[in-house]
Amino acid sequence: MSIRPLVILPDSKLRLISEPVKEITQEIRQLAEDMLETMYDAPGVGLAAIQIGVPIRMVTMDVSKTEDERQPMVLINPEVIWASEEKRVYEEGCLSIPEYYEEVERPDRVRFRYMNLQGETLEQDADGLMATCVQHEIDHLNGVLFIDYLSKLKRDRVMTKFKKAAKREVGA
Ligand code: K1U
Ligand code: ZN
Repeated sequence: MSIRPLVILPDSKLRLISEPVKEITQEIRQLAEDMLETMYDAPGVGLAAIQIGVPIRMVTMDVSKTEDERQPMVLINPEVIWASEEKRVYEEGCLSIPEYYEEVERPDRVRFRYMNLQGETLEQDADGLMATCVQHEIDHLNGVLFIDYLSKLKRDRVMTKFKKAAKREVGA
């Protein structure tokens, strides 16, 4: 297992549309382990494969409350198959946009379908943090970031900040 470097804004990889996983191979199982280790180390409650530079439709998540009761999930080719009319506002963060948090409105409850590492297709209902997180992660698979839901003014501000930081890194 290894902790992989995170892809950070404004890296254009974050705008890629990830490809479906066709077969669950040893490479996919290894990637899932690395994603979980990278997510727990960050720390985060979710991670999409593109956030470590791999453009495939795979997500890890763990929204459990305590470290002693970890509930790791690996979602392959996840999709939302139902979303409630009711919305909820949650303060979101993103491991690819470090230390920036803003309120985002999304459907309050969703049902999603995914394949697990055993190749079984499962459906799950989610509310609360899990509903927010799975929508945020599926957005990553489609090249969408939570800042896309903010006003142009806020989005431009955060883009400018991260572009400047990236320039400083190149110069350093
Ligand atoms: O995809 C990501 O960038 C991970 C992101 C997921 C997420 C968090 C909050 C709302 C929606 C989606 C994170 O995990 S950011 C870090 C974070 O929120 C957190 C970290 C440790 C404990 C609890 C939350
Ligand atoms: Zn994110």
